[in-house]
Amino acid sequence: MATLTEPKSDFSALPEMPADVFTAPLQKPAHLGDDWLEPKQAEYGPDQDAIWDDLFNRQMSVLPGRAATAFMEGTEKLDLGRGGVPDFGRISEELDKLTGWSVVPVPMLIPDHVFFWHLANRRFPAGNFIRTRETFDYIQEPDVFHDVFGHVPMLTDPTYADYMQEYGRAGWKAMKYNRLKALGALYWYTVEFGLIMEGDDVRAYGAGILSGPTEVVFATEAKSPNRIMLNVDRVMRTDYVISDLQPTYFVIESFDDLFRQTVERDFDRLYTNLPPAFTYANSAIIDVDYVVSRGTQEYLLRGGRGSGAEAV
Ligand code: HBI
Ligand code: FE
Repeated sequence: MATLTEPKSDFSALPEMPADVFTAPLQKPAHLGDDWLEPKQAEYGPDQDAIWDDLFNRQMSVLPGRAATAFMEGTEKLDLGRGGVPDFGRISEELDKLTGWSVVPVPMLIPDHVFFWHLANRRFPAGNFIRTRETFDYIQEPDVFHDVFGHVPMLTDPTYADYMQEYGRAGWKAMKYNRLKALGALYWYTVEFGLIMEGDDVRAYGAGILSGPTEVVFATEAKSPNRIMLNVDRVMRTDYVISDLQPTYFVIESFDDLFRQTVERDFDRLYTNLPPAFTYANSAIIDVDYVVSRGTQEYLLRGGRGSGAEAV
């Protein structure tokens, strides 16, 4: 059966996915090759550079004391606040010296196997467009601010950088077992919405938290959400929604711990034993959880996004 063949461990060439492997039906713009990379980064006008600067300054007013130290140091190492949308060539040069990663422009969401292939080769695909003033506070598609401000600073951390590459390498296997939802949950609760212990504090390292103003405070300080120590198996069985603040955040001890939990898990066994449709509700606390703080869920019980509920 095609879906259970060992995925290639040679990541030098873009893999062909067997016809029975599901991937989102995305229409490739005609000017792009099979790697989905834009020939060059977009040129941004003064209004767009000003949008970057305003977003940057707004985040920097809430992040100190709430964002992971590695993230704050990353923004400085890459000088992301020098003004205007950063040049991918310049930050790639800096990143290359630090961890061997680069940032490459893509037009939009790209197919899963292509996304994984870039990560497996230490290339981070970043959106080539920036949100408008109308969509300043909240967008669902990843733009250059979410991708470069949210994700790229963490790639200056050597252990985190290795974790992202391992995630890319793990992607094809998940696709071939048709368990991408499970691996996607790991990405969601670490790379996008992860928290880390620093002393007695929880700090945010997930890009989805760090690139917006509300969730930074909600994730680290509010009484609504649950905060649970990360367990890779448990997280991969957990549902997630992309349209509102999270009912639950998962907390890591260190990036070393995250890396080890991921590379040591035998994903073949996990996928073989994982029923295809089973998930824990994203607000559930289960018996094996090591709970850092049990949330009230007040925000979501009052209606969540659009209801006027306060993010407390
Ligand atoms: N494409 N541009 C882009 N950015 C992503 O974060 C992304 C993607 N394609 C697929 C994808 N993410 C998912 O496969 C993973 O997040 C699971
Ligand atoms: Fe993201």
